[in-house]
Amino acid sequence: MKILVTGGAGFIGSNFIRLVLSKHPDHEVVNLDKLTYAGNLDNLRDIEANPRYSFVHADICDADAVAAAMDGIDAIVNFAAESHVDRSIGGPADFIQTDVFGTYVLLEAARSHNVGRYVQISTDEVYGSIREGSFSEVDRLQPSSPYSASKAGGDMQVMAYHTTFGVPAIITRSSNNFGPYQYPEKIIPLFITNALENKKLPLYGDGANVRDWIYVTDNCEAIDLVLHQGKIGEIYNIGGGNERDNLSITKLILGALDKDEEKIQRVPDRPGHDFRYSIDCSKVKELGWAPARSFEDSLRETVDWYVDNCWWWEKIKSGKFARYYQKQYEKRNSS
Ligand code: NAD
Ligand code: TDX
Repeated sequence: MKILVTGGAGFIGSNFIRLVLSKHPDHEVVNLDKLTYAGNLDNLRDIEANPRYSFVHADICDADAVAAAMDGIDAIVNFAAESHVDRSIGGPADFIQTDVFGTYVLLEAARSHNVGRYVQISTDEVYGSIREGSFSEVDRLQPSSPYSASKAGGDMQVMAYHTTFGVPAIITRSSNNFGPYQYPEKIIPLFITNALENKKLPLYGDGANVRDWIYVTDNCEAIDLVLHQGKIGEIYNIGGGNERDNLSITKLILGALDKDEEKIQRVPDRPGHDFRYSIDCSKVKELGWAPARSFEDSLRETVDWYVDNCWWWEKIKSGKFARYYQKQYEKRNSS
């Protein structure tokens, strides 16, 4: 199988490419990525010389560039997105462009090249917040942020292309991922690296908001299963079953690094902050998937990875990210 992976230079996409190349010796991967601030070819250093891997530097919104990459492609897996909620609050335009329009461009390519499978990587955030219980795949979409609204818009186009044009599409909606190569703007890598740099850990509001955490390779295994065995036209929730509030996560990170809790800095809450995400994953479990990793062990390993791989995150934090982060930090503390 020859797979076009879009957004493969990001966090989950790069882990997915690594998994596919090692698990399926007969598969080829073409990675098409725009290399935004979040795209980083360092994430793929260990596989860039693999003869079954190739890279195309392009934007998914560019229909000609996407068409040029479609030669011999059997399946598309779309990870490409603007993915950070806080950035979507600061400026939604890029989110709507990539997450909605870019998805449409890929669906058109899937349609005109008659691909065998199109997998859209979506998120549990499209369902919105839930105080009690868990969302299943048939629940209505009630996104709260420009990010989740854009992802929901992409999902709607995917289902419409399946219904109207017969595009063989599947959607996965996963919970919060963590692990190696996650850009240090998301809470876990941001807090680990801040602690390592002896900086404060900016905890939003009272720290009681709950996320369901999944180790990235568990999500990638589920995506791989859905790609090969999922039912066309279906949506699959993929969650780790590890619901934790943000304060608990923060304390676990500080504990793993032997740092004291004075590092925690309460900062004003994120506007529109969803209180809790929770999804029912029985459907993907019926396909034969279950998370393989324990949360506490994976978190400790993740902390160790950032400790051992300063080369990876230090250059990110000393460049563009540092300027963005400093601006956000000053804004929050002056409001
Ligand atoms: P990421 O921000 O680390 O990576 C996104 C990648 O997409 C980057 O390599 C970037 O360069 C690329 N990209 C962005 N715009 C592009 C464009 N117009 N054309 C081509 N490439 C473009 O994101 P991630 O955390 O790896 O998330 C991957 C996908 O999974 C996203 O669709 C996201 O919505 C979804 N998701 C993420 C999580 C999570 O916890 N990280 C959870 C659920 C779903
Ligand atoms: O500095 C911070 N302080 C803080 O308290 C940051 C960055 C986050 N938080 C809180 C906000 C959330 O309750 O931590 C929680 C997690 O925040 P993020 O890491 O920004 O993730 P979240 O907003 O939950 O979205 C993530 O999971 C779903 C990904 O960024 C999305 O791409 C994915 O769809």
